[in-house]
Amino acid sequence: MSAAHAPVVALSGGVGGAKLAHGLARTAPAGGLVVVANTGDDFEHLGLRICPDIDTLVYTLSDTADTTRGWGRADETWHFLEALERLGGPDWFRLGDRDLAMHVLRTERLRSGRLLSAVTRELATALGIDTPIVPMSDDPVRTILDTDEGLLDFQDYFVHRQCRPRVRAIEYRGARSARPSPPLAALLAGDVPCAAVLCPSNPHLSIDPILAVPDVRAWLERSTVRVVAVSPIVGGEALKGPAAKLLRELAGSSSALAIAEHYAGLLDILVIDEQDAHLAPRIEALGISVQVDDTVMRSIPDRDRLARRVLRCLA
Ligand code: FO1
Repeated sequence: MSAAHAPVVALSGGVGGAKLAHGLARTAPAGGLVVVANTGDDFEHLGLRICPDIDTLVYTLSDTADTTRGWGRADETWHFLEALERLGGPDWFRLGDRDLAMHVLRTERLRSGRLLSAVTRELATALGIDTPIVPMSDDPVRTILDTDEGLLDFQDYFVHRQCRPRVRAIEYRGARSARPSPPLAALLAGDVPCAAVLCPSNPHLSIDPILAVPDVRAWLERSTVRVVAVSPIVGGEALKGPAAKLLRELAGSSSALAIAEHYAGLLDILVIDEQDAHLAPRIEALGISVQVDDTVMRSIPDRDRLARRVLRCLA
């Protein structure tokens, strides 16, 4: 009897990750994909629980994401924020009027005792999303950055200080005692051969917090789990965000090879951009197979094409 088909498990955070997750959701067979979201960026703001990487996935997979800003919703208005600012409230973290509904409803349901994974499923379903979007944990994990401006919470570093401080170390506070969310735990407990995709997200800020949740890394290291990553670094730079800067500050260099080294021991395959084809031999010397493709996703068809390439790697 052929092994039951386990879904492909995609780990994602940020905009790049959401783009590939979107392509995978559009091209994978029904029930063939689960997306695990980073929650290390989550924080409390104005009494609301904000879950940026979950929301980027929910908006992207429901085709309601703002593609210019890279976060929040399209067709947004800012009356709440203007009124807040006039009252002397903090406007450094911009909450749009439509986006606010997501945070208010999530916060209210969490306060009533629901788990983040259950609330996320309800909200994603309300927006017509079939693909399960699963928080890495329902327990709090917070990315804290040790910088030359002191210890910074994630959003303080990322939004308030616009990633300018120099980072010396990163802590995923709470990860050691965090439990995988129930849907993720069910996947980790499965003994059917599986496949995992490390989406082109920031390795330090989006993927490593997920790997820090106990049992996740060990699951990916299983011989029965085939792991493919798409490099978020193209030509030494990130397409968006501080991934290249953090690699330089924490690993000494930024390249698709640095990505391979960062994930050494986990990867079976690394998909790199055509601009980095010359790095393939050095990546293969690490025991990682290399696929070279155009990995820059400028359109929905680009997302579908790259997703099909990734799924073919895993077939
Ligand atoms: N990022 C910004 O750079 N500026 C903002 O004002 C901002 C507001 C915001 C509101 C809701 C939300 O879900 C995300 C928001 N982000 C903002 C993005 C967020 O900080 C990052 O997307 C993640 O934390 C890193 O991927």
